[in-house]
Amino acid sequence: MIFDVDHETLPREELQAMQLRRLQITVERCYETVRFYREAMDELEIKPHHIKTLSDVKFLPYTKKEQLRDNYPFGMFAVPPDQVARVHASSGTTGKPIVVGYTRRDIANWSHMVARSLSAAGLRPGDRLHNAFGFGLFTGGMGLHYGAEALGLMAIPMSGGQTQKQIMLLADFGATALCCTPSYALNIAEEAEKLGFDMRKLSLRIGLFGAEPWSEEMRYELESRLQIDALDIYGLTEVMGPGVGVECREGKHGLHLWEDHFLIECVDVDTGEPLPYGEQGEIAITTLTKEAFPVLRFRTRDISVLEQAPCKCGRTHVRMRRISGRSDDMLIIRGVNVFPTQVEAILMRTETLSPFYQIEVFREGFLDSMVVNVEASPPLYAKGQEFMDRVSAKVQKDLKDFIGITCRVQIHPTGTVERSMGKAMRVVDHRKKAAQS
Ligand code: DLL
Repeated sequence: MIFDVDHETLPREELQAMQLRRLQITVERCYETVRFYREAMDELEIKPHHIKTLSDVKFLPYTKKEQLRDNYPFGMFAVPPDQVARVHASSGTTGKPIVVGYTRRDIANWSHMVARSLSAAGLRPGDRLHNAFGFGLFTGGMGLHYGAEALGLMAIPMSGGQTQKQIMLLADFGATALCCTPSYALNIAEEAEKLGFDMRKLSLRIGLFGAEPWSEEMRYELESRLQIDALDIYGLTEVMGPGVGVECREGKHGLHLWEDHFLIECVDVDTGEPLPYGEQGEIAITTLTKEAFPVLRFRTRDISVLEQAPCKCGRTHVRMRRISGRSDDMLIIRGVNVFPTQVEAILMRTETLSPFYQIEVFREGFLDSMVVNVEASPPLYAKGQEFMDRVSAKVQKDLKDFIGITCRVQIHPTGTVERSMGKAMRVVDHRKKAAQS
């Protein structure tokens, strides 16, 4: 059963005709109401009436994170404040956040897209969704909450943290689905094991994980530890929040992005040139229905590949492969580009290691060096230092063979790598700290 079958399975020509109409309205709205867009378009000598086909999107200016931040707090809003029903903000760690607004219709559309996403992931009215995404300015908690209600689920707004209580409530409320970041799901699973609690005996059958990059290997880990189907949900504050796209349960290969509400491009990270389907690049998103906070060609910094091949679920919307990483998290180690998810994949293939890790990057002289800190599984730790040295040498070799980077792998006792409650901090870059001091 498809939740919004009329839209989710629209033939591509009809979908594109709808996108064009909505794009024209959005461009007009941006030009007329947001000073930033008017100036950016005037500078490129492009007017709303120049947009005659979908590919004319390439004439529009890109929008970057810094530009949104420069207009803090409400400078990018396209409606007066009395029409703004809610605000959220991005989780920037330094300086001012990016603040986004929603009209009542934006909130209704968002809830609808999350409901669609939950349904595509296999949830049905009657399911109970334990929501361990953070509630507050972060979009995760409330975004999934209202989507769950719109689909007719029992919403359990637990928020993040209090891990032992999460486990108790997961059991007592009989949750059939869990949503949170993949790293927090792993933390919950570990805590449950420590308490001698068998998560596989719960009623859980589906996990919806997102808000941070994760690997296919992490999927297997979560599926086997929690005895669930683990699916990927994507979104970002600047564009809406969670529910921009989701993996369907039938396919489990790439996320359907809801193209009736978003125009999706994949562009060259350096030149900004649009790339054809199948090529890896940065995802850029133009909103097609947002009223309060429309964005034109927002450069997400998320690296992925768009796929055109039809999906067996029958949905016609474009698919995006799981995000390999963010362009600003990409490490360049002695000339080799590497994403933390690639390191994660190798670590998780090594059975004797626990799936908790953090990468440190240093500058030694003129060269960058990388240390991978990972935990031993308790049986490995019990085998002693010599054995662990052999495992670390083997992982170092695998990282060299599969990714091409030379790095040091340090194996630590169980429980020493920081556990995540939300988005895990996978990289500590000492070069940035050195540059700032
Ligand atoms: O993380 C919204 C969200 C909440 C998505 C809950 C999914 C579930 P931000 O805090 O603005 O919003 O962070 C957005 O997180 O640009 C990606 O880099 C990353 N991200 C989000 N979902 C995924 C995913 C939310 N499924 C940023 N896979 C995005 C990989 C993801 N990265």
